[in-house]
Parts: sequence; structure tokens; C-alpha cells
Amino acid sequence: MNDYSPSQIEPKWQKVWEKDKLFEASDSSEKKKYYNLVMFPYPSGNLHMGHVRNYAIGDVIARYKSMKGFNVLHPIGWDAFGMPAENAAIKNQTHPELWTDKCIERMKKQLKRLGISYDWSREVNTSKPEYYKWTQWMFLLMYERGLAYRKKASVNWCPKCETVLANEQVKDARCWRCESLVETRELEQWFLKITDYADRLLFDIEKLSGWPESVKIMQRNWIGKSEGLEIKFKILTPSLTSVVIYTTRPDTLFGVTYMVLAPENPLALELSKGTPQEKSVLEYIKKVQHELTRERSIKSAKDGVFTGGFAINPANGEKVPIWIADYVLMEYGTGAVMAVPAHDQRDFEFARQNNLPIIDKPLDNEIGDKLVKMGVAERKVNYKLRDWLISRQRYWGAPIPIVYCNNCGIVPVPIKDLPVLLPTEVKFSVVKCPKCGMKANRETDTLDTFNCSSWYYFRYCDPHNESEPFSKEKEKTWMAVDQYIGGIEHAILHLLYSRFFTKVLFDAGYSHVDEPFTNLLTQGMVIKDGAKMSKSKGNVVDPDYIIEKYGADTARLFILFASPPERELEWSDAGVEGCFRFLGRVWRLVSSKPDAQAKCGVGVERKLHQTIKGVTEDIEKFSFNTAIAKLMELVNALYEAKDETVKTVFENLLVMLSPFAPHMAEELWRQIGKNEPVCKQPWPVYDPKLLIESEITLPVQVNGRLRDTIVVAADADEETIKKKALESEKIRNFIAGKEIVKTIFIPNKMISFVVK
Ligand code: ANZ
Ligand code: ZN
Repeated sequence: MNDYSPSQIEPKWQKVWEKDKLFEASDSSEKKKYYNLVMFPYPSGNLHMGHVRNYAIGDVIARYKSMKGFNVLHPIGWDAFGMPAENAAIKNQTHPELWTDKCIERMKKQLKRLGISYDWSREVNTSKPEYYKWTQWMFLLMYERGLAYRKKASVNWCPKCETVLANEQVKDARCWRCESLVETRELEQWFLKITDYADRLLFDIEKLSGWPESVKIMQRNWIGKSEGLEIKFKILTPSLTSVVIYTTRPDTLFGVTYMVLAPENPLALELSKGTPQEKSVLEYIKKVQHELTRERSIKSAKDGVFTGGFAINPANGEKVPIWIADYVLMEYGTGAVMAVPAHDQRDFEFARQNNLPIIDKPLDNEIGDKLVKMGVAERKVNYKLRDWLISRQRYWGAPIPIVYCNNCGIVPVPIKDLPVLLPTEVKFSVVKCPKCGMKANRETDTLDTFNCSSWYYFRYCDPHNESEPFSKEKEKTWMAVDQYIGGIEHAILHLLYSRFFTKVLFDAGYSHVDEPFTNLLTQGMVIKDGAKMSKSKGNVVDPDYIIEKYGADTARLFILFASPPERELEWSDAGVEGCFRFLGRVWRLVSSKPDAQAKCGVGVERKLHQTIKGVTEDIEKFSFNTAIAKLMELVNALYEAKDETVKTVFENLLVMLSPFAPHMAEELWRQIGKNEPVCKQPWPVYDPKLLIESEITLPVQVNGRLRDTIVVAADADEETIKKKALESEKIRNFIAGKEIVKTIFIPNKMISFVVK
């Protein structure tokens, strides 16, 4: 018997798995498919513990499902375009492609060292022309369907990243990547019309029963559907007719004391023209013009100015002043509100600041309907969701397949001319217009990398297809993804964009499903000393170091044992040691008696079947920590039972251990004389008959009457049972001062005393 030495056994089995192509998914199989997907990594250079956790969880599910008889697809690839590569390349005087390829090489080695059961034959890399050709194709599909358009708009600009950002990429007015304060710029940019899908994206959330409630709530709020009325207020200026406001509370109409326009609302200038207010209105507009929409939507309602104009409240004919203030946004509703300080918090704050009246009138739920009937109001649905800004002023991304021709204007590059290659030296030559053949300029912006990741799971179904992004047949074989596993940080961004892409592909007839991910598991963060592992905090644990010291099996086991997947995982060196010791115990137990044949005792057999039942149920509900705890208990029981252990118990133990610690399970499997890989064994089933409780409840009678019950071991003998019955307080009371003349014992039924 050798000592447990992961550094010897792990590389050995990794080579065997690869050579025998054990994890390559078959496109044609009798078995039921199971598409198990983990969020593909950004090739930053090194795997961190968050990756290890994501991929260890994914691997347990993949290996388990495969042993349960499914045809499992478990692919991996690289989300390889993006800013960090470009910045690193500038810093290190190299090309982003070289830098990215190096990072991928390193991280691939790390993934292989972890023994994750990926189908490497399907690996994708979004920065290679074979892939981004089809990302461009997706863009053209959007364009063709009227879902991609170019417009001048005020957009979010990150001064540090030197590019525009989508709304989803701005958090509390800061860039999601570098946290710089975002600025507003008027620029002409490409957008995807995700708003066309707002209603379906919202409605279909109901279908996602396998998603965490928290993610669904975030998506609902982001889409932000609001139902209300647009109401026309007549203006008391002869040259102007009316101002339309949006409200979700028409019942508060009688409490309106003023109105507010967004500073950008063109009506503001018209109303104040020629009045004494004109100057202050102009000054105010100038003052707020650089404020950000996002910031404005959360700041308190303080300053604003009177426009000089008045309007008539259609509910009661009252004259109300019209103000402008930055708490009203031009982008939402009609860019104008009726203010009800008695009912609305921000209107209240504003009224207090500016000495405007606050009057509390009873609510009137019918006034809205009346105004609609009179033609003064209209029902209206609004969304918070905005179109997705997809062009980026960066080099390292998929080029937008568009040319600008002096004759024809915007011209899409024909599909046959894809890919539009990213130039290796950044010089843009003049191109020919695909329509008229005249000189034209190619679009130099690239696509937001979220375009690449919005459809990669389709590509895995058919990764080497050169004539289409994927065939309908293969899509039908594999989609939808049965289980998706990744970080919660993508709750809105990637997960919303992917749902949108899938719906477009569905509508265009390329996908047979309109939701991509049936079940979603969002794993918690890995923290150490109470904080997220990060370089700046200096609390990073390097996966390579752990693998070197303890082996991949211990790293995986610890990560899965320390906490349930959705919860935070607190790193613990002692916990890692503990898992390593446990694997050592398994190793010594099995390898010390590879030929164990002795008879299996009832106790061990029962424990085994209880473990099979428990572990199976736990894995099904992704409770990996408790599943591992049950395996640990089984190993303890086997140590205690010593000679009772038979080979079948070892066999089952190794099979169940293999999704968690696959290398050791594989090695010991051969030691007990098996030839076929353990990872391809069927998952064990338990025999309900053998689960029977080890303890039974037995009635105790005194003189023919039930006086108490006792709990005893099922196989306890008469002497033990008698002793236990006589320990009962109640029974002793019935017997006190008397003599037991007879004891009747019927095994498994009862014990009865006759006393005199
Ligand atoms: C009167 C009122 C009284 C309102 C009340 C609310 C409460 P959601 O649900 O988010 O759609 N609003 C409308 N357009 C706005 C804009 N462009 N900028 C800032 N605020 C705007 O919110 C709709 C409510 O937000 C509308 O209903 C309006 O204020 C305000 F007790 O009208 B309400
Ligand atoms: Zn930035």
C-alpha cells in the first residue's frame, strides 16, 4: 500500500480521460440529453477561486448526470474580446491577440489540472474569426429584422475606458469595469432594439421556474413596466396649446399644485420666452446639462425654476404654475409630470424647498376613466428598459460589419463577405461599397463583448460549422441549456441579453426554444477573512498553490464541502486540511484491503443504502456539502465495521465519490480490480427494503394492558429489551411492590409482564 499522492495519480488519469475522449458529447445518442453549462471565463491570465468554485459545481453536476445515464454536453470556451486584453497589450507592448492566446494557454492548463470533465473538442474562442464571423452574422440578422439602428443620442461615456457604455454597464453613475464616473456625450451610435422585446422578456420570466427568485426580481425591475395615463393639461399661453404628463396615479389629480418639465423639454424655453423668467430658465438649463440621467433619477428633489407659464388641471379647472427641475427626466414618460406634494415624496420635498402649496384632497379613482372618456387622457405603458447601446470605440472586439458610402449611406456587409477581419495593424484602408462599388469607409467601432457572449451556448451545439452559426438540427438536439451555473453579477447584463438574442433567433426560425436557460444556479462569492478575494486586499488564495500542495481532488472537495453553492464560501485553511485528511482516510481504507471479501454485516449494508439514498437526494438538490458529509459518515462506519466490509461497499463508495474527487476514485477503482472507468459507471440505486430503520418502537404491557412504549435496536435480544422496559418510569410504577411472575416476548411485536 502506497501513501496517498495526488501529484502522481491526478495527471495520470487526466491523460487517460483525454486520450479515451471520455467527455466528448455525442450529437446522436439514444440517451436523453443534458446540457450543462458554466459561464465561460474571460481569459485574464489566471484562474481564481471563483472560477474554481463555478467549475467544480458544474463538474459534479456533469459527472453525476452522466452516471445517471444522460448524454451530457459540458463545454467550455473563452470570452476573449474586451478591454483588459487591450490595456494589457498596450502596457506590455504586445498585441492583444498574443496576450489573449497566452492567457488562454495558461488557464486551459489550470482547468485541465482540476480534472473538470469538459468536452474540449467544442472549445470556442470569441476573438477568432471562425467565431466572430457569426457574431457579425447575428448583428446583420438584427439589422435585417429592423432591430439594429444607428442614432445620435446622449450616451454614457467612460473617460478612462474611452468608450461608450450600455445603461446596464453603468452602476451608480460609475463604469462597471473601472468605476470611473461616467459622463454624458452626444454621439451617433449603434443600438439594438431590446425594447421591442420588453413585454416578452417580462412576461416570460414567469416561465423560468428553475431560476432563483432574486434574479427574476432584478430583471423585472430593470425592465420596469409601468402602467398609467398620459393626461393633457391646457396651457394658459395663447401660442401654446397643451403639455402632456405621464402619471401612474390619476387618482391624485385633485391634489396637483404645480407641474414640472424636464429641463431638456423644449416647451420650457417656449413658455419662458419673453417673460421675466427667461434668463433664470436659461441659466438653470445650462447648469444641469451635464448631469447624468442615472444620478438625477436618484437624487433628492431640490432646485428648479418657475417658467412663467401656467396650465389648467383638467380635473377641476384650477390654474397651476409650470416649473422646470432636474428630478424630472426627459427620457422617461413624456418628460413632464403633474406634481402632487401631498402624495409623492419628491414632489413634497420640492414643494417644501420652493414654497409651493401642499394640499391634501381625497383620492378619486374614477377621474382617470372620466378623462379617458372625454378624450383628455390616454392609457399608456412605459418601460424603464432602454435600447442596448452596442458600439464600442475600442480595437479588441468584433468589427461591426457595416460600411458608410457617400452614395448609399449605411450599407451592411453581405454575409458572404464575413468575417470583416479585425486588422492586425490598426490602419483602416478605404473599402468598396458592397452596393454601388464606390469608395466607402468601414465602421471602425467594434461590438460590445456582450454580443459575443449572448449566443455562445448556441455555438457549442455545433462549434465547427463553417457555413452557419449552428445547424437547426444540432440546435434542436441540445437546446435549451438544462442547467446554467455562474455568478450573480450577470443577473441583468448577460442573462437579459442572452434571453433577448434567443428570442430573436426563435422569431427568425433558427432556434426552437425562446428561452435559453431552463435552470439557473448562481453561486456565491469566495471570501477570505470576511472580504471578497481580491488582489488589492491581498487575500487571494492561488488555485495552483492548493493543487500543488494537496491535489485537485482536495481543492474540489473543500470548495464543495465548505458551503452550499448559492451561499458565500469562507476560505479556511483548516477546512482544506480536513478534506485532505478525509481523502487520506478513504485511500488507506480501500487500498489496505483491495481483495476484501468478508461477509457484509447488516449494519454496514443498511448504512450503505441509506448513504446512496441520501447522497442521491442531496446531489439532486445541489446540496453537495451534505452529500459529502454523508460519504464521510459512511467511511467512518466502514472503519468501525472493519471486517464486515465487502467489496460492493467499496465499489459504491468510489462511484459516489467520483463526481467530487474523480482522480482518487479512478485510481482506487483500479486497485479493487476494475478495468472500466469509474466515471462511466451507472449511479448506484438503493434498495428500500435495506433502509429499514435500525431502531423500532416496541409496546410494553403490564398484566395485558399497554403501559408504555420503548425504542430499541431492531435486532436487540430479549435480555436487552427486558432491561430497557424495566428502566421505564411508568412501567416501574405499575410493577412497584409486586413480583414479575412471567415475561412474554414476541420479537418485533411486544414485551409483556405478568405481575402479582
Ligand atoms: C403623480 C403622482 C402622484 C405620481 C403620486 C406618483 C405618485 P413609475 O412607476 O416609475 O412609472 N414621473 C413620470 N414621468 C417622470 C419623469 N419623466 N421623471 C421623473 N418622474 C416622472 O413612476 C411613475 C410616476 O413617476 C408618475 O406618477 C410621475 O409621478 C413620475 F402620489 O404622477 B406620478
Ligand atoms: Zn471605464
